[in-house]
Amino acid sequence: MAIERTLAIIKPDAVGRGLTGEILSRIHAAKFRIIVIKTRRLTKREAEGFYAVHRERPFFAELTEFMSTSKAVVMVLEAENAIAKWRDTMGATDPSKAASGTIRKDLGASIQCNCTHGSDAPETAAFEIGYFFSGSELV
Ligand code: 3AN
Repeated sequence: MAIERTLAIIKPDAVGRGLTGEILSRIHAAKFRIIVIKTRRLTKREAEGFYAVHRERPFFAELTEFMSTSKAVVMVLEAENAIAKWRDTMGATDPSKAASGTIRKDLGASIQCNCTHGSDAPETAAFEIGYFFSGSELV
């Protein structure tokens, strides 16, 4: 299996509920390496650019509003098979359908306020990592 990198976000709902430490400890327990990490409040425009693939979806306005309401924690995770592994650690988008022991099942409040984001494919990971971090931050 190849070493991969993925973009992870602890979303504003989870940061606001004081869950950053809990989520970071799950990241460490799953043996991801955190390459770079920062706290950012996204502007509405940045959230719209980040979620541009969803612009036709009915929840786009609500999602980008929510993602720009307050601070998020944005990071790059590295591991073998990191993209799938982080999505497994997060669980399904809808917390009520997520497997037990996953972040979204244990901590998610709703399909929107589901605590975390993770890239869904290598091309998406490349775009999303580049959206938030420059080359010198990724060495
Ligand atoms: P995932 O984050 O699991 O890859 P996506 O890419 O389908 O899920 O959706 C991106 C984000 O949009 C989700 N994390 C969630 O916050 C939000 N979202 C997805 N589906 C809905 C929905 N039906 N209603 C409101 N928000 C949604």
